Amino acid sequence: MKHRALLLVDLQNDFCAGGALAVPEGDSTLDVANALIDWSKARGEAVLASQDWHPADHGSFASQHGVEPFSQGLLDGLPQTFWPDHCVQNSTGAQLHPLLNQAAISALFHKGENPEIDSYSAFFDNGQRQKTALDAWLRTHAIAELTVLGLATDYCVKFTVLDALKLGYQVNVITDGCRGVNIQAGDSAQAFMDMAGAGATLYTLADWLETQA
Ligand code: VGL
Ligand code: ZN
Repeated sequence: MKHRALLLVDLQNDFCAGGALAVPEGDSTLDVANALIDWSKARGEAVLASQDWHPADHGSFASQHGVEPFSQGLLDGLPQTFWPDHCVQNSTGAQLHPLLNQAAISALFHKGENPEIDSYSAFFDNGQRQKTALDAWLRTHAIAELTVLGLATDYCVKFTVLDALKLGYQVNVITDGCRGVNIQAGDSAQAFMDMAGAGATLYTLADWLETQA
């Protein structure tokens, strides 16, 4: 039997209203997430979450380089957007949003702990140097299909979905359960096209509930 899991990407305070790296309308993903959590639980499907989890001196922080947040540079040889300090380990900003039904989450995967490299994907760091425990967890539980939503569309959702496809998972993306940073207007729309082009199937929550009944 092949199983499916719901993967909630970085639904953390710092990416929501009032957070250090607030994504426009980030909070509007929470109702969609909670609806899908209920739907998944009712079918006995696992609910997983990733959490951006940086040391206070993480190299992706603009503050570490004396540059402006959202400027571009290099981190250990890789192109890097420098971010406001965000999702510092054990801070309130790093916690999952209080409106998320967290009791339903069976496993949580941290990423971005190595100060030398950023990690947008919940599977690998940006240099594909190190892997999180997510792929092994999914294989242990015979999960072959993932339904993904979260923050931010143009960074962590996109790279999580692209890696999942490369690793051979079937991937569904719930578009209204995602919001993007959009440093450039259209980045999120482009990210959805990149995910679909790589083989992901895009659904709105309403489409999902209608087609999966
Ligand atoms: C993210 C920028 C920096 C994300 C994480 O979760 O999309 N974006 N760190
Ligand atoms: Zn981060």
